[in-house]
Amino acid sequence: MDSKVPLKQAKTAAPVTTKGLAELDVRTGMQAAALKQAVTDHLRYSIGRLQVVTTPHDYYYALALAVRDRMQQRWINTSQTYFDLNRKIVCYLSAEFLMGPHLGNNLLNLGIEQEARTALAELGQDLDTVLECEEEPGLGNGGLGRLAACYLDSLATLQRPAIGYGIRYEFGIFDQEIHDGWQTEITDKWLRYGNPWEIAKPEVVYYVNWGGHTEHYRDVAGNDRIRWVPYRVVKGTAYDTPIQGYDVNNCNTLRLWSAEAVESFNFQAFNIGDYYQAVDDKVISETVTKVLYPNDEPQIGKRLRLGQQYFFVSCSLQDMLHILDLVGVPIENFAQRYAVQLNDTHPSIGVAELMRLLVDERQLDWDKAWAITVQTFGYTNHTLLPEALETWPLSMFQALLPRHLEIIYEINRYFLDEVRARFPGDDARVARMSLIGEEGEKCVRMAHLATVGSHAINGVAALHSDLLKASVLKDFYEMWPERFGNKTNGVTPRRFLALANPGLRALLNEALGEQWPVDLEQLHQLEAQADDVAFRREWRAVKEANKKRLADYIRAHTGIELDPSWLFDIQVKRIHEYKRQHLNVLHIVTLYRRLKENPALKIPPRAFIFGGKAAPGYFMAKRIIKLINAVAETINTDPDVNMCMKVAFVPNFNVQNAQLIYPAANLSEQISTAGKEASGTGNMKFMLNGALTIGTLDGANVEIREEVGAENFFLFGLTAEEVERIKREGHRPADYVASNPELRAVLELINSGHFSRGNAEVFRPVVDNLIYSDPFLVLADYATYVACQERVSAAWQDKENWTRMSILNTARSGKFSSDRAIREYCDEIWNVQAVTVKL
Ligand code: F58
Repeated sequence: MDSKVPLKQAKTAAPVTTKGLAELDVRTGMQAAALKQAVTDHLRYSIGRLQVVTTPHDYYYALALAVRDRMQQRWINTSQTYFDLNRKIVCYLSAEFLMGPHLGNNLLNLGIEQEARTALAELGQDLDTVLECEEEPGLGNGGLGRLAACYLDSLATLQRPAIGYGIRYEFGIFDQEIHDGWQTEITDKWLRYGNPWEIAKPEVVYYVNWGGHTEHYRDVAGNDRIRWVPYRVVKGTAYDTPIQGYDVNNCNTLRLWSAEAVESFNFQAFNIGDYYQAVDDKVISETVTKVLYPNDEPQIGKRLRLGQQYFFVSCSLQDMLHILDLVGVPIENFAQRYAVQLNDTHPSIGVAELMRLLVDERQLDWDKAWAITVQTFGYTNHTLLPEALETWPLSMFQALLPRHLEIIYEINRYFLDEVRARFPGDDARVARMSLIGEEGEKCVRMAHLATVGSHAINGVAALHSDLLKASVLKDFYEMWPERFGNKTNGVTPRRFLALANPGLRALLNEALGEQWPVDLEQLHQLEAQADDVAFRREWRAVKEANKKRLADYIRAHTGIELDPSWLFDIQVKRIHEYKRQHLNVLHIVTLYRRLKENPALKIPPRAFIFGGKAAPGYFMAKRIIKLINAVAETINTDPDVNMCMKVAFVPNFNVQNAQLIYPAANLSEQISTAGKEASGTGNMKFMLNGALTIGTLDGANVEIREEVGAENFFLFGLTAEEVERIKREGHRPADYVASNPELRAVLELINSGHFSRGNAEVFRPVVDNLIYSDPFLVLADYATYVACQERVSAAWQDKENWTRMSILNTARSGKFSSDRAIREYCDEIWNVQAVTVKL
């Protein structure tokens, strides 16, 4: 070593110079130059890849880290400000958060998209290519999980203190591939290459009990108390993701819990038996947050699912109590500091868990604890389908959560006394309302627990909230009418318009200025432009470009060529019989037959586009996917028809490709059986992007039609009331077949093997189900649907008027912003105010 270089020199730090400031800028600077330097630094210091082998994914990761750095100060200041001001916080409990890719959205909300584009360009990279590298966190099934994500975006943008609490599934919703027309499921290894957005908080851990039994004891004051002696304890660790508001400094937190075994191996002390026991324990504990359950899977025996629900709810409630302790707020004030929303029944075990924490762990008396619990919770219902209302077999519940079962019995005892006092002698009502179902195998009714434990209960669209009060929660409504309300869903215009549709964003900015993303009612000002020929031309150009973008994507992923000048008729959503993708197929086959029978027939050319996943165990839904692909193959290759109709199934519908799909639609298919779709939110995303809707009077379609005007909406089908009446009187699907020769011919063609290379077995289950049972009244709505589609085709031929209607759809979509919905929740249920965060 050169003795002239004193070893100590490195330690005596040079005084901070301007160089130090420049380094600081690399973490926080919003200019392109600072971002460029930040990306270069992260490539070197965080990723450590040699320049020659850097891939677009490396650039994605480096840019993501640079963007997270820029949120860091906002994030810390936000938490600090909320604590300092002691403000009430919304805790949104949801088993699912379907966030979608973060990078593009964070760039948008921070207002640095252009800077990032320039920075990457100077490094020889294209921002769009880099954005495509993000593996989206698919921690949700569909509408319910995506709604939670939209609500987090609005809460941050509206500067409301909020934490999203959920589960950090190691495997999210499966990736869908289509092989020979069939869906195959591929495990979603979203964490494979790391997750630059989250920060693990190994110091934020809680312990969650499992199984075992309870026992009585006397506390020091001589009171009789109960303690839970668990069989197993699982550790939950917090992983935090920043949720940056749009054009504000507020940066809220999504806190997801990951399960681990409590004891890591004790390598000194083990003998062989202990060793295997320890490994076993680790595996069992970590299983808890391994995988997201797909919807529509039979819930029977899903012990692990109850475990997941309890695990994340317990961690979250313990976290809330811990934070109160930290800031020195007495536990009696819990409900003044937290508004806890139950996103469906999945977190409703929280009602019993908060009681346990307050009574058993914090020694509050029962009545006080119950008052706090009811004041704290709100419950949002998302479905009326009886098969989707959660119940747990008593035996299973008892084995996993023995103390909670006792608490539920106690809640039920008080509650049923109240019911008897209000409705003396009405034993049937008591049995209907009980938290414990007694018909068949005894079970815990989670919707009843959520309802009894909440001061506010809401549905997600006006019709749905009304049906809730008239059907599944009727008895509860009669008891506490003041607790029931409606909060029609909304979607974030930042992700689903500004980010997804940059062409339309530019046009709107030009026409309206730049405030519409945070004040969506401003879109109304577009109405005046609907009659302006030049504006309509620009509007069409944007739509056409979006259709080309989608056509390119579909060609790349399916090989199917679509012509962007055709009508793009799109149905994307989970595949379910009540959503009636097969009704759409019946219309397609009807057109196909008409064209084959009558070669002179002229129909305006249409591309029928589908997308959506079926639950892996949902037989009928998977057949429907196969049917769509089979019909697609036949039609797309038949020169008699493929000059005016084509069919495409977009594989692996997710948030990322949804952002290409919604902006490209001319027609939005919202054709569920009336009374079955609680709200729908895809319907809103399409409308926002200027699609016209063909739909039934179901969910939020009713309000969409009210807003846009009946003349700008293609309505068909039975009403919810008519559906109920027909079901009551007995639906005879065969009558519709007998009286409609065209329908019969369509069903026969499908059944004949015409679309399945002569194999007449493949679609028999679908056709038989329609003819002999038709639980969702597909055949009852067929004729009016086909007729309505004829009105669509006629309207499409008048380009100018169609464009006018398209503009009016966007112009009148302001109500469906998630900002409106979140304001209503904050004002009417949560009582949570805005807090300004300074930098
Ligand atoms: C959906 N529910 C509703 N559930 O179907 C839809 O109408 C509504 O717009 C949306 O919620 C938001 O309110 C839904 O997506 C699920 O995916 C559950 C996940 C867990 C298992 C049971 C289904």
